[in-house]
Amino acid sequence: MNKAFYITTPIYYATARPHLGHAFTTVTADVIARYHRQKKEKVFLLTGTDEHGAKVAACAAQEKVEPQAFVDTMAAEYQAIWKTLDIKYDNFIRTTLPEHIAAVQELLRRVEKSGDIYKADYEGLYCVGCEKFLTEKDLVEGKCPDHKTSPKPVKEKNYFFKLSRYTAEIAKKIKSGELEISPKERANEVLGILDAGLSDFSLSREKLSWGIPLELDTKQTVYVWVDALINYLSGIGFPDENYKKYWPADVQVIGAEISKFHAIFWPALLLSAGVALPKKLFVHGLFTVNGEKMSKSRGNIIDPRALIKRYGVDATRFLLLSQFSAERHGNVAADLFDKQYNDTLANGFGNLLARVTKMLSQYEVKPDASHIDPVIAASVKEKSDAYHAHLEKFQLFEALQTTIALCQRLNQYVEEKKPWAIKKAGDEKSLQQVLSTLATGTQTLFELLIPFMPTKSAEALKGLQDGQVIALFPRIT
Ligand code: ME8
Repeated sequence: MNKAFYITTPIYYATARPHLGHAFTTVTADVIARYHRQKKEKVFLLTGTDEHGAKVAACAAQEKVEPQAFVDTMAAEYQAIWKTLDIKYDNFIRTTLPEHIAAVQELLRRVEKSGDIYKADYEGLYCVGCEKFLTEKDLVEGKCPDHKTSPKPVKEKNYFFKLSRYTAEIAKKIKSGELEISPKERANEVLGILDAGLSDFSLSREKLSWGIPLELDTKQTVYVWVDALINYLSGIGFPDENYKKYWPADVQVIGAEISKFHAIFWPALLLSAGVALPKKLFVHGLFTVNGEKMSKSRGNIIDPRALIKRYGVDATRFLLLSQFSAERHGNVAADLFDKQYNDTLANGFGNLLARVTKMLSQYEVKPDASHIDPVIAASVKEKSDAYHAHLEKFQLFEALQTTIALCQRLNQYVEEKKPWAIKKAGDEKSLQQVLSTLATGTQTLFELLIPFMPTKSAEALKGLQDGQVIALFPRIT
């Protein structure tokens, strides 16, 4: 079977409208998917919404609407913003869809068949914000450090999953690279958690009705994280055997705060159910905005729509990915977006394109790729090789840096060669070489930018081909 390159994003909680963090992950996955499509691979990109659980139920209650009506509105919000941001997903999975519910029940049937489910009393502290049980040592002054709320004491009968049966095997697979977690620091964090030891986790809830009924005992619902993780299979048609056209996933893109669920719980469930493990997890860092964690209470949530309105779709995609390496946590300097837009897009990429197309048309030169400056040709090749090496490793920020360096090199070449002076001196042969070099280099630059800024790159390439002068990124004042 000819397997497609299968890439996933987390499914986002249908509790509020999408923010910049969600946009960051989804644009990242879209760029990787586009890059692989360009290489003529069959690609499948899955995203969606996580629609069950206590958090969703509480948000719906607060809005005084039925949970289903509430999540319908939220899912539509996500779909609309992804359309605007030019995200080309192949399926949008919602955990309230009947096919997802059937897939969850089938996977759990297989887990049960393996003898990995048992019933026990549970008493613990549940954080609705995290949708997980916390231990006393997780708390700071009695509160969840992420949500600053006191977790609720919960005492109920639950069905447990024998996680402990699989932790050694998972650690072995992570160490051998069979389950690759990148970057390495994130793999080490996961190995640290495994080393410290983990207890079995509860895969059902007794007192929460907004969820998928557990077949074993329909008074219980499936724990929302177990429900959610199975989206990566239900979204490609599991349990129909055709899911193997896509599975195992080539890469699952997630934020660092959910790595324990993806790198430990998820592989354990799959091992228990006899389903292959994903090949790779790419765990990106989380960002703060102007130095602060984004949160409703701080009122600093950035709505991607505001950026799209100000900068346009492609520039927003660019600004999101060009803040800092996804391999670490960092700060989004939202107050510097205007400057970055003007410096890199308007004065960098846009200005280079305008200069080159203007000179080509004014001096009536037809670029000839066989007569280009070997020094610049070598520099273009070196930068484009580096770009590809980065993209293969999902290093999007680093790949963009190589395009910025290429643009700077080409702009510098214009200053060095001064084509207007060559024209004045009547040296047509040199003029032909310099402009051919610039046209070819600029063409390569915008080809490299296609997965990041599909529309603007296509406009630029068309302008170069037709000899049209284009103002690609008007300056913002
Ligand atoms: O965790 N920086 O959903 P969620 C970068 N439903 N990325 C960020 C971010 C930030 N500050 N904030 C959020 C859930 N993200 C579960 C997932 S998957 C089976 C279930 C991104 O709505 C990042 O990808 O809280 C993070 O992992 C995800 O949004 C969490 O989205």
